Amino acid sequence: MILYTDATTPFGRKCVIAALEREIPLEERFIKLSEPGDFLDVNPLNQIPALFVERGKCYFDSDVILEYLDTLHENSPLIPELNKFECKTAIHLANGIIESTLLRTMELRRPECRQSKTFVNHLEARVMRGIETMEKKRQTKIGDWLNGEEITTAVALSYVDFRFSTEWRKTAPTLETWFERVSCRKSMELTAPTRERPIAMIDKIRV
Ligand SMILES: N[C@@H](CCC(=O)N[C@@H](CS)C(=O)NCC(=O)O)C(=O)O
Repeated sequence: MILYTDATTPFGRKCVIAALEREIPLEERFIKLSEPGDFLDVNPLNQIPALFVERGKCYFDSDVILEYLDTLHENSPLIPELNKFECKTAIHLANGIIESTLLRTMELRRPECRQSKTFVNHLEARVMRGIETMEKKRQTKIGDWLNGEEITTAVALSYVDFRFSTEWRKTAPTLETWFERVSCRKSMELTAPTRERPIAMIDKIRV
């Protein structure tokens, strides 16, 4: 099974952390979307992450991949049946924070005269409201098994740190404590967006 991804994509990172946390064997393959080649057969949208399972069986969208990974292990599910809709909504909130941070980064890479300050403000306000909502629901404790909601939340906060700002900590102390704890996990450390290479042999790593 090959996961097409790259070093910095937060949506790809979600999937790699999930595979590491559940010890699901996976080959990570970094891809340049500007030179997709045969990758377009895996994901015609030319987006990462995308999972190649076997010829004719490719899954994309990080949430679909998480659900698929749940069919490959017998430990605590990434998407638990109990409170499933709360879990999926929290994942969607974290996805929205990631997407807004990504769009903000892309907007700020345009020539300055073409950038929309209104759009950037709108995205930044959405990120901050999202984090505020996470803060209200978070407890500092982390369990033995990170679920999909915890993984996506941690990846979103790390991505905000990486591309936008670390200021959110000033108004989200519970989330900050929780995030510091989650960030010490091997799965988080190994997938930092500053890495240069794919992880070799995911199934051999004990988190
Ligand atoms: N909803 C998708 C979003 C995937 C996505 O936006 N990936 C970005 C990288 S983080 C990408 O491929 N961007 C290139 C593009 O959209 O052209 C998911 O959760 O997997």
